[in-house]
Amino acid sequence: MKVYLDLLRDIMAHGVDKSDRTGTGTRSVFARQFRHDLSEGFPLLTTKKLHFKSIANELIWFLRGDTNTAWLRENGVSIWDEWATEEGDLGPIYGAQWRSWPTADGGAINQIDYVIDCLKHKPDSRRILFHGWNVEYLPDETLSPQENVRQGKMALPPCHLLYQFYVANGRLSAQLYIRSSDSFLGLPYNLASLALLTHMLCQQCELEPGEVIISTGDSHIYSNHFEQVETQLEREPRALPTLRIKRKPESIYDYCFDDFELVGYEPHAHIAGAVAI
Ligand code: UFP
Repeated sequence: MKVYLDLLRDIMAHGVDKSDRTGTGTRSVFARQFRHDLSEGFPLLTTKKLHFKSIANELIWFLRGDTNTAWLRENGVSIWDEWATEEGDLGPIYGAQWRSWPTADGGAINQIDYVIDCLKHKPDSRRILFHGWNVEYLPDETLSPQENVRQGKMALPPCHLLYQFYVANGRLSAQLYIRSSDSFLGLPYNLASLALLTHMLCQQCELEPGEVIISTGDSHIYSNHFEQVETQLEREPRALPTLRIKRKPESIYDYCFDDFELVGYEPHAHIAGAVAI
């Protein structure tokens, strides 16, 4: 994933040192984009080992429309625990907006159904997208995540916001806009998740995987990740794995982790880094 390593180099070389909400400090650039052709392999970083199970289960959890950590915990994923209430609630975050964006008349819109319908019946549409930034439910920054949840707001505002899809020559491409991108920890997850979602949509809609494109707003590296980034940049990228989906589930909502097999994932060792909260 040279494009990813180039982005890290770009931020280190050209970034501005800025303060941030978490008090950690970041080096940051604004507005970057990179792309990867899925025919060249599944974009799971090889310069450090990533936990694909967390990435896949989080995506399955989003697609369930679930916003409680109970299911994630049952499936060995702890990445959302810090932000949840004691009951595991996170408020109307990603899954709620994707599957049931609330409407003024008390109904809900399933944005994922809309995308699937477009891909199957009007793949040339220029409106094939879904969005997470529902301003009515954004948290009040002066309150804790848990207090926001108790008031019916999101624990965290979405980072990966806008997913748009494009079909040409039977190939499906996807572009994701990330407003705020923790380039060492978050971005590799977001990229793999986008690629996995694209593969699932391809299987459901009988399309071939095209490109994944990531566009980032505030593209930063936390100051306590600089050393880890240096280590990563010294490593030689290895061949990308390929993704095999073992069966075709009934719908986009019926995948489970065991449906996926990564073939040939032989990354360098994991590099630990603290999550800024
Ligand atoms: N972040 C990501 N990707 C994600 C996610 C969070 O990079 O999918 F959920 C990072 C970006 C930023 C922090 O460093 O989490 C969110 O903080 P803020 O809301 O202040 O931008």
